[in-house]
Amino acid sequence: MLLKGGNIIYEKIHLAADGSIDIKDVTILKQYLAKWKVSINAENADVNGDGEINIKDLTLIKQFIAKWKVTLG
Ligand SMILES: [Ca+2]
Repeated sequence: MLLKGGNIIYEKIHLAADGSIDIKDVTILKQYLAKWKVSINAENADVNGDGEINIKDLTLIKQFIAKWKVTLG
């Protein structure tokens, strides 16, 4: 499932809107969760689709970047 639809999933987990999924996405989500005034795509940030943006989503994104076989969205 992870790579199915490629760009769709890519878009879904992309938070920083600069064309890549990387540590910046983790950083901005960390900042968001710490209630910093950062701009994220809240819909995309809910990568596990449970309706909340929290540490679970952050963990999934970290695992994705680490190339774990995680299921997003
Ligand atoms: Ca979530």
